[in-house]
Amino acid sequence: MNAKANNTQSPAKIDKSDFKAAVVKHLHCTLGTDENKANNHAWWKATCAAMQEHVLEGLRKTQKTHYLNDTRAVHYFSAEFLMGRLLSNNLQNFGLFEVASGALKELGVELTDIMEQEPDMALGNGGLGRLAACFIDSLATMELPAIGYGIHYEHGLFRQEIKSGAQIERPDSWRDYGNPWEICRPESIQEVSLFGYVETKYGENGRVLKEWHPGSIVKGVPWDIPVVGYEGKTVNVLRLWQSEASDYFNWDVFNAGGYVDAQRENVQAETISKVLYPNDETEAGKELRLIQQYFFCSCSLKDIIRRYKRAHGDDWSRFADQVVIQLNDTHPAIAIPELMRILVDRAELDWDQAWGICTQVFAYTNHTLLPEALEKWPARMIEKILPRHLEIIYEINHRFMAEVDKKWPGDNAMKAKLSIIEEGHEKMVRMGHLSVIGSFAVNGVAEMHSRLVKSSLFPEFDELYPGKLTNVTNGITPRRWLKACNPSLSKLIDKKIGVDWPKDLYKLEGLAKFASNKTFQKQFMKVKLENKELLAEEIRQSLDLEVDVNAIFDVQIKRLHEYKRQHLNLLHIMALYRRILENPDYDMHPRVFIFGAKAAPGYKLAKDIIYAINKVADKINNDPRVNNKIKVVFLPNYRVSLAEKMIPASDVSEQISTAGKEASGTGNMKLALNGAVTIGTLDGANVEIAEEVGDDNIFIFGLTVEEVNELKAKGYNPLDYYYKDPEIKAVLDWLETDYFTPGKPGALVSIKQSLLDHGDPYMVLADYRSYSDAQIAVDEAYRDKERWAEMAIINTAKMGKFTSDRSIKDYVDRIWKLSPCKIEN
Ligand code: 7GP
Repeated sequence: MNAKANNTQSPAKIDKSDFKAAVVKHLHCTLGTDENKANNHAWWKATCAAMQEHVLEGLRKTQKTHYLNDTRAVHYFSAEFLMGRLLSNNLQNFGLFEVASGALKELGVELTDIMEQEPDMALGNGGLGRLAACFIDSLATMELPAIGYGIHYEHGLFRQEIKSGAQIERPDSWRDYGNPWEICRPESIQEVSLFGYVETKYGENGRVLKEWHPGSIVKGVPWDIPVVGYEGKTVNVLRLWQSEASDYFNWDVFNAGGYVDAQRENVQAETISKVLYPNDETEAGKELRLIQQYFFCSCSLKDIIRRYKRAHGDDWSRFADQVVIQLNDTHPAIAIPELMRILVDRAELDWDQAWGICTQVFAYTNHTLLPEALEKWPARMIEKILPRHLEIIYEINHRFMAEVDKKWPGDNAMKAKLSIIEEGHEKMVRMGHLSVIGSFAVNGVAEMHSRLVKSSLFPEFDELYPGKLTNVTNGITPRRWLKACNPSLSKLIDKKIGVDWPKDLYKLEGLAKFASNKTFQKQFMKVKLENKELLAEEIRQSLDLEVDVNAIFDVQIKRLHEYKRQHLNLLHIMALYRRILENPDYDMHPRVFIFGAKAAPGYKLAKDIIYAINKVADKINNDPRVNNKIKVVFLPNYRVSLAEKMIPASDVSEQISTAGKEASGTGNMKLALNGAVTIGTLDGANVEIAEEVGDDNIFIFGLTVEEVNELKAKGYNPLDYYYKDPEIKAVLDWLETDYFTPGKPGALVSIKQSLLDHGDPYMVLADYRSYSDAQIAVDEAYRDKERWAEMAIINTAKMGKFTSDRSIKDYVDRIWKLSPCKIEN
């Protein structure tokens, strides 16, 4: 065995033989197998273990340096981190991908094959969770002291199967055979209290003291996932909490006098971190979810305070200098009253002093305007689970109401509107209001969204706290979303403009001058074609379906939601089919419409839309009259690792939400970065993408936010469009027949009903014709090969703004006020 494989030399010095020796060592010593017996899974684990040596060494150095320098750090609180796979990412970031690939080849193993063994870490639903993952990648890359805090779900987002066209949910078991990256830290276990009651006592000089006697105590066990920055200098950590029953089941309430009811309220400790709630953009209002939120916030705050006290003892005066906490939506908003509780009840600070600290520590990001996604908890539920926190929330609100009265004297309507408590037949706690009041900064996630947060969601808060509401446009990490997922394009770019772009994405601008260069166009489109061939193979494997790689690959990948309007795409596909049936010579470039989407298990219409896409696909794909002009592909179980295969192969990116509904979108950025041209509405970050690439390199259609509002105000009637536009009528009526669902007439009718009987809440019909026209323009543009290549190149070249490094820089400059901390090798 190569002696060097045992030590922790700098990854930059690792060569093929070192890596080979390390992998073999781990096959033998960690996995107890050998080169002849090992299957791909064992090779994968051994390779991860070989990498993890360097990862952990980087982590150790980083933590030591941060400790010695007593650095200010950001703590990213998020109920979701959608990490995907880590092997290729860690190899890339350490610059060891080629080394590992070569080493494994000599051992007779393909790195890309063994990478397929890694289960996705799918601890998130969609955009919000993936954003958190991109952000921690950027934080490490930019050498910023940061910790991600979240929940160690035993089951991540469900695995989607499609049976006879319908979505079936299966449990996701990402750790069934062990996860090679995570490290359990029993030395940092925390305890979390739940239920019980509050006792009021009187201390010295009449000070009111509150003592919470919990009904139940659970343990939070931290699991650390190292987060390797690009070029492997800083290795930060993602700390995820797993719940367990407490050793000494402290039945404080029970002991205090036999409050038998409290025992019944006890949740099984282990269920808290059992499963990720699979709802994107809706709030279930479930008790267990509130407990999940409190559980991870409480563990994380105690962890932060433990670390702070190690350096500063009981001196709280510097807490806000050292600690900033970013709340990823309102899911962790309960951290605000929790910190107040710790400061007031435990540390015995004055209320004002405690509140002063809180409001310098927390900042809040809003990710949606959809009313159903704005969290509200029944006050009674909070009272039952967190009795002391409800008291604190009332006190925060009481003082806030006084502020409102100062600004708008005697205006009770204003008070009712801004109150944290929504009065009604059931009192509700508005977590958004709590977050705005308890934070020093509030941001939306794209220019337009932030404007709407100010003008329609929180206008009075904007008046009350001028400057608190701001914007930070989202971004994506180019390490995963170009360098790792699209190696051929990355190499082409390296050759053209050098290798610095993954760390400085504005460098891509250097490609723009080659956009009309015929040779470069050919090279760029050759890469695209190769990527399409790879995806075609994936489609063959997954669905036993042949697609033509010379067709336009038109891709819509995102959660299934009415506002994202997958059904608009579907209606248009049906219309094209109809046009071909009516006129076999209908002139269009062949197109493959590719979907990937999971629906929340309880979202009936979303599931119906998935079913309809699959049924329409069955029919069209098997109809010889279509003559391969259209294929429809629904790839099951859309997830990060599948996105990594679909995005590099896309020609057209569908970003077709109703204007004003998509806060930002980030898939739009990933697709454009990989040279897909967007067909989209003026919504979310599409607006900023259009600004960057220019109107000639994007297909914008549909109503603007203002037009949507005007139409709504004047009274939108979808029937007008149904009767006026024969194609719309024909397609909707088609849904009612059994044409796509032989023997089952009406199986697709819910879509028609939602559009005609239920008022078409997302104005699909209002935008239909303009969408169809934009699609004709896409078709024409694609036929001009050179023009299309130029557009695709410009899209890649102009994506500099959308690196998550830029987002993080904006957070650092405007909100976090952090400095990088160099880690010496
Ligand atoms: C999403 C937004 O829908 C998307 O537009 C945005 O790009 C993304 O967050 C990241 O900011 N929201 C969610 O994923 C979500 O669950 C509910 O929002 C709070």
